[in-house]
Amino acid sequence: MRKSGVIFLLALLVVGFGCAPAMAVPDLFGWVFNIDGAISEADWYNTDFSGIDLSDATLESANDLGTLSLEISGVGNHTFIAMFDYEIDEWINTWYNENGTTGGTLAAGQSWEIDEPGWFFGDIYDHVLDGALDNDNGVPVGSEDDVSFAIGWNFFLEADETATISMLLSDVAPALGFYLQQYDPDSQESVFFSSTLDVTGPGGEPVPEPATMLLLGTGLVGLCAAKRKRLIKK
Ligand SMILES: [Ca+2]
Ligand SMILES: [Ca+2]
Ligand SMILES: [Ca+2]
Repeated sequence: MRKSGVIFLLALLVVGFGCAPAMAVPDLFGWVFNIDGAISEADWYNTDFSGIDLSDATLESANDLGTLSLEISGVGNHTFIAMFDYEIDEWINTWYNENGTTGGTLAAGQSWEIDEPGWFFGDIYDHVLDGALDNDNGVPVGSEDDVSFAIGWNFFLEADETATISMLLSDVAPALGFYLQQYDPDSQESVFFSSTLDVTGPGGEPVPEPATMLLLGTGLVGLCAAKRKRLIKK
């Protein structure tokens, strides 16, 4: 009884290890940044971000995932777009068996696009160069193909303000905020792309997010409207 139990356990272990799926590894095939109209790009598995001023310029070499961030300053309107073209398990099940989805709620000033990278039918690459994403998914579930994705920010900076944009590329969905998901249904592995925008003032103090400012603005407009109505009634 005891012996057969041990054999059963061993058998389970062997079956368990035998069935363990190979770790899926995403490869970053290409990337493009549009920073106020200046284009930086690389492809063919180039994960060296030379040519662009990223404060953390390397993704983890094991899986091409991690966090990248950069700072933008200067009075006026700014446009920032980052596009990434990952392949999940390309050598096992190709790069064109994948789909995209979105999750969470888009922040004020944020835009996005999921599409075929532009080799065949996708218009994402042209949109990145043009500085305006279409907020549309060209590679949804059921229309699997080569997936790439992009997130953009449009924002205004006052004098002495600095915007810090972070891009998180992970195999785990972010707990908060808007994200894009690239999914390989055969590997059942994903790459998630999310981004944050933080603005700081001259002393480094945080400036309210555009979303907060928008809400404050709406509230003030509402207060003024209510006041005016009351005045008219009198
Ligand atoms: Ca794949
Ligand atoms: Ca598109
Ligand atoms: Ca791809």
